[in-house]
Amino acid sequence: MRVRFERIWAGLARIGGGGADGYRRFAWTPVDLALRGWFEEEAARRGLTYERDRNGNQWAWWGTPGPGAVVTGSHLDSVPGGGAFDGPLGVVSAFLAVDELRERGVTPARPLAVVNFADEEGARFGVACVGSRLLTGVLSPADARKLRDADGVTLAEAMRAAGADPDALGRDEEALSRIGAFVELHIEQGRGLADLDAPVGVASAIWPHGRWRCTFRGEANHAGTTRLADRHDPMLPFASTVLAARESAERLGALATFGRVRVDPNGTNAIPSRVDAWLDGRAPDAGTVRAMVDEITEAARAAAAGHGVRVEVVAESTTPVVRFGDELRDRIAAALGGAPALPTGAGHDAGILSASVPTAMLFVRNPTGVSHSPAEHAGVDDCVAGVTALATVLEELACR
Ligand code: HGY
Ligand code: MN
Ligand code: MN
Ligand code: MN
Repeated sequence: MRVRFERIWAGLARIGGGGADGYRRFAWTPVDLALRGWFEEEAARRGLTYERDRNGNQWAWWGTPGPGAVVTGSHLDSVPGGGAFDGPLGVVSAFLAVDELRERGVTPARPLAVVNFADEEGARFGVACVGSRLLTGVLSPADARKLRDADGVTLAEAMRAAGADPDALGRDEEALSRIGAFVELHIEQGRGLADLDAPVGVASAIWPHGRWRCTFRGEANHAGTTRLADRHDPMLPFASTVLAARESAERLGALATFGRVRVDPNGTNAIPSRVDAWLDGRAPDAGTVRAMVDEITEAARAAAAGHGVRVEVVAESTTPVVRFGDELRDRIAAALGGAPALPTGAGHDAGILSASVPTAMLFVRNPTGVSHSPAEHAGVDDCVAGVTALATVLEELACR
């Protein structure tokens, strides 16, 4: 299995691009289409029946698609400068788990599918888990179609250019009715397993989290001729808000990040007219997230008022706490001989699916815990342990 893992991994890495600055595997771009082609080839190589659903998610079926299916997979897209493992490890492990089951001489008693969910990171259009949110109906087709990327291209235009039909988007009852259980394998984005010295674990929960767009509107003017007292510079309240967010997060035991900022007109010698900044807020419970975002909003308003700047804070997407069902999680942990269960602050398609179907997650040890970075890495032995564990879980769920 080690040789097989290294071979498929090297093949995927060649397609995914990437380099010292990490990957830019954005939805419906040429690299995404190449990865989608890879998925189809891996399905064909195994004699699996390939489908692309109305929301652009890819499925590879072992057995006739039907109710009670055991589904496993993840996503192939990345954040800007992302690592190789976040997403692809789950899809590669799913294909290899099919190989492993066949080598064990196992024939599933119910349909089994490998899935690649479209646009999990939301790197291009700003909303995470678009494919799984559309599948389950928590994102409306109309809202999805009008999402725009940094160049003003809508999701509808990008899908159409890629040969997909954006007018077909929507909750997919048939696809959902087929899923008896969904298991997502993912590199751990943290050091929980490393600290426990365990190669594989199961997810107990996903922290509630969300994205808020903070828009500061000031007054464009000349950097060299406008007195400080006459300025309405939106960059100043933005800067105060970043510091206030960190202070609030530290005090409340939460997490707050401004990782994406857009400055208009973005000229060195022009006082900005507008700053858009996106807050990523997370905490162990929804009340803390709410309290922190309220504090940050209040700080933004006070800072903006002090500079004659207007501010607006808009929630773009929020995800409630996900607690993976005890029954399925315990059954999986038992099948794995007592793998440790641990929570995560990272969002996943499994978190979105968990509102509609029985869902579980397996984590593979990440020695440094680093993710959403080119430095993200998991050791081959641990990746192979993940494949073996996933195969055992699939055997438990699909063959008992
Ligand atoms: O943002 C997240 O937590 C996930 O990696 N999409
Ligand atoms: Mn991610
Ligand atoms: Mn991921
Ligand atoms: Mn000039």
